[in-house]
Amino acid sequence: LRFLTAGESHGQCLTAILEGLPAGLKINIDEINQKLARRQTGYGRGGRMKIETDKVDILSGVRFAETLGDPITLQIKNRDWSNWLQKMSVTGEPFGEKVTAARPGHADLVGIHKYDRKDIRDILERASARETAAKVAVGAVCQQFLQDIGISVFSHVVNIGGVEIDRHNINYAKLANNTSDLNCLDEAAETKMRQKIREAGQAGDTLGGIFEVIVKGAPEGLGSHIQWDKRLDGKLAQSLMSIQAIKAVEIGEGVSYAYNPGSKMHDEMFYDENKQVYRRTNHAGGLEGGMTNGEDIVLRAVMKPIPTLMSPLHSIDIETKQEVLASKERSDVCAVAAASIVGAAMAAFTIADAVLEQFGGHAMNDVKKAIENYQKRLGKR
Ligand code: EPS
Repeated sequence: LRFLTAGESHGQCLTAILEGLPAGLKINIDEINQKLARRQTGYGRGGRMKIETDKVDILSGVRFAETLGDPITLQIKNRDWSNWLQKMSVTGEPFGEKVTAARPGHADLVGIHKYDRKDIRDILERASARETAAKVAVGAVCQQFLQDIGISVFSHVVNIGGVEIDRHNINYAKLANNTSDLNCLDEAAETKMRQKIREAGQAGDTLGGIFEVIVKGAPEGLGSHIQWDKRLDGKLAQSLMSIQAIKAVEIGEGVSYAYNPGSKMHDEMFYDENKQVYRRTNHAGGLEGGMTNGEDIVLRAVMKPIPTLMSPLHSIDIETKQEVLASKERSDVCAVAAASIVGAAMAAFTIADAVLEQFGGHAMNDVKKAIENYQKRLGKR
């Protein structure tokens, strides 16, 4: 399974090509659009989200609401493009003012050097997290594949700007249809998060945070210990780390392993006639030896505060080399809730890829048969 995306933030559209899903998977476009709408919500989002209403067009690979096994082309139009027709024109001479004051923490400066450009817009347009809409569309299709074989992928926000959820306040049953616009399951923490975002916005500042992805129903044995690039923990880490603005990824209670002895951290095994081998804890986050162990997969990702500050930081002008304040663009104060939806999408793609690597098949029925046979061998119902 693989995908590519294309498109600039203020260009005509975003496009993704997803290749490798089996034929015979039912596709529900409304569900893809619901995920796209969910990614657009979030207290702390900027003016752009009032312009966009993301909807997917499927241009290939699906007929009568079923996959054909062909590459699937997904397209999301940028409604804002109509305001950028000249500045983002494919033909003609450069038009409009150049962006020349690089933002610390952004791709601006290195991008300009590496790609030999004179206008930071040539870099920021593609570095922009607008591209994550395409990732979510891809992930939403993968989530439909996973759902069909009993695997569900959820996410929720656990920290914004240092305001942390209290896990005692959380009802995990709400993961499936959480309507909070911060995608947070702890109402008390959410109120404080809003306050924190409001204060940051007023100060011209931005906030990052942490989201958690939980995958339920993944069979034991996805990924492999035998080679570095087969380890599913590594692949999942990359899939989250590759999301714009992510600076750290944790698997299970990853950081705690540094502070506690083995006796406290490794998940002990027990035997039960019905459950067979089971564990009472899940510190490992469902991954041991680079393979799923049948427990929930739990991942966390840290998002940095967005680099576009309305009270800009010290920087340099790429043209004059003078010390200036970084450029200001319309942007978000906080997009951790949006990133949490992207995180679930990227994890879904990676798990779907691992399923197909393990069970193969070009037809949905063949994939299901292969999973059934495998589960039978393991003695699972
Ligand atoms: C972004 C800047 C803002 C965000 C954008 C990501 O866009 P604009 O520059 O048009 O105001 O709203 O996010 C999206 C457009 C989106 O769909 O999530 C950036 O610089 O990364």
